[in-house]
Amino acid sequence: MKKIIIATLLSLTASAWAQAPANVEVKDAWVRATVAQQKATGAFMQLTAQADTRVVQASSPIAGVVEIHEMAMDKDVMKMRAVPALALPAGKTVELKPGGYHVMLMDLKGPVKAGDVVPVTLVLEGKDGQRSTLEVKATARPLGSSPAGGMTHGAHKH
Ligand SMILES: [Cu+2]
Repeated sequence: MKKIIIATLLSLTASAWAQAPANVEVKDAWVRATVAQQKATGAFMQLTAQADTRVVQASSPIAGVVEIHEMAMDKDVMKMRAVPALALPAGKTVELKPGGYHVMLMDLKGPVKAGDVVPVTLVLEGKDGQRSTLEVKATARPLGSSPAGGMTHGAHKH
């Protein structure tokens, strides 16, 4: 019974937001600091959408090319690939983290130092096809600060 009530509330919330720009909460946004000559890095964060939303594009002034990537085990090899969109189901927190989804910043215009604040713009698309942008400020953390450890982005060639 409780579940039905929650579902009803969620659908009410969803319809209330249908005409408004997508409302997405961002938590704990960070980018991995780079070492000299490193041309790519990843941005990570937690995203919670009020209504079904998709991240369809991303950009950042520090990078020439920005893509949404997915990382997954393929046989015994960790591989990453660009995905056309990242789904944010209503009310569910989607975590972008090392070893999973991430915003890939490529063709970097300069090094990213720990403590730098990196602006990342996400283009969101609601169920109705309406697009809006979300400005994210991601703080650079030193290389190797990942709680998961081990996975380093710089090792991946694009
Ligand atoms: Cu990547």
